[in-house]
Amino acid sequence: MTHLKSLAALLASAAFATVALAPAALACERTLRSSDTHPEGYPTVEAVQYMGKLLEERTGGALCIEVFHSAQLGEEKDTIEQTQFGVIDMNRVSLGPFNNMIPETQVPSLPYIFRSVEHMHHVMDGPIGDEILAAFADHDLIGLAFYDAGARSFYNSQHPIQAMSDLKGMKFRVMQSDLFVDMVDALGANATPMPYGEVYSSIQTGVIDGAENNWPSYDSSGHFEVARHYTLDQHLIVPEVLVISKKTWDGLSDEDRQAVRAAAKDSVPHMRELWAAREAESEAKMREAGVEIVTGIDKTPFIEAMVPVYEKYVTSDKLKDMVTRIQATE
Ligand code: GTR
Repeated sequence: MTHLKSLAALLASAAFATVALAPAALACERTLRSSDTHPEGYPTVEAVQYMGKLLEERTGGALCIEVFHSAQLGEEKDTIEQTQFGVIDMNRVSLGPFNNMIPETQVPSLPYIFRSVEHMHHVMDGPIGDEILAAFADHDLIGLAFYDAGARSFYNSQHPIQAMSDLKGMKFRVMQSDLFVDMVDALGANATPMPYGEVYSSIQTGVIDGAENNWPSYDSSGHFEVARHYTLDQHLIVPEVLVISKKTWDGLSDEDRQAVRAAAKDSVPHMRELWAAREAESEAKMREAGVEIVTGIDKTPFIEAMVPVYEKYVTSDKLKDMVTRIQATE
């Protein structure tokens, strides 16, 4: 009995402590749980938190967002499934892990499809971007917005990559997407798809030689500590996407849905500013950390090697048309 009493007292004080620590959360009628693999302070995490603030203000506290950063809810592929089931409300992920499921997402994931980040913005901010967002609806998800992820380049623990031939026989981790496996194979290297969270130890123990990513991820993941050679080949400019579960969406009023869509769109310019600043900051940090950076390589052989990859993936009329329209976009 005494034991039960003290347990009740303990629970009561724990509940009190939670209330005292989180008064803001109490103001919200409904808090949407959003997943992100990146740590607190990373631009994607901050952008969704910013969206949450807009949503809370605009709905008078009816809707809020809590970002579960640092892969607290799991690795991207698993959290995508949970978002489809409605266990997780929202998810900020790369388009890469959607490639095998949603063919439209393969188009902006094609190597060297975008000439620059500006070109990517022009495409994704227009009708093609809307078509890709709409394609999520057949997979129990609603696509809300695209975020920046800069350009991805190869890094490894072995030696500097000055030319495509230096990649020969090396083992690189890629996101869980067949397209990226074929991309690496076409460059003469071997691809190992694996979750982001396993990359650091896999490089450290020599299971793989390296991986590929943008400056902020190379920095925040600590991969630069174990893979000291970074070559700016910039093979991918693949955007991030913000999605909400169709189950969650179906339970919202029309008004709330509009508020969610608008807040997501309105977080994009803010995200782009955060991204640009973070990209420059991470690059400077990597240089300071003594990473060996190879710049100015001839990308032509890399681009030419992608022809069979395009032939394998751009097969339907719909995707062919998208690629043609992207190439025609300024
Ligand atoms: C990052 C991206 C993450 C994740 C990661 C990866 O650039 O922001 O969402 O996809 O790359 O390589 O798995």
